[in-house]
Amino acid sequence: MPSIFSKIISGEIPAEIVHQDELVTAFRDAHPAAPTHILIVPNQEITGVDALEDSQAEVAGRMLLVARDLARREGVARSGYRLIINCGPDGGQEVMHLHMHLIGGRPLGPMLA
Ligand code: IU
Repeated sequence: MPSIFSKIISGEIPAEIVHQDELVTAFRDAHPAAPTHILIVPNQEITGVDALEDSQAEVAGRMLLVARDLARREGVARSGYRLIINCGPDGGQEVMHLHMHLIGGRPLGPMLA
């Protein structure tokens, strides 16, 4: 059963895709927490950080580099932004397909909740 994000990546479910390459896809979050809120997701269905294999270092690195490029393109690189990966139930992960949040466009304040 494909994850909801796999269905977005394949185009089965609509989303505003802002980047796609052979390793990762990025699309705007359906419930944005800030003016910029993008999810960066591996095309391959990896459930979360704990499921990442050492052999998947390239996809893990690509997520970060795509986040950097999107932050520049969104115009938030200078003002600053936040990258978040929620890991598992206590980490607040709701969708069990690894994803990095790129959030910016307003001051976010300290983040220890
Ligand atoms: P989390 O880290 O698993 O808690 O984040 C899941 C995010 O996925 C959350 O911000 C949702 O708004 C977002 N999302 C989405 O953009 N589109 C969807 O169809 C679903 C969740 I389901």
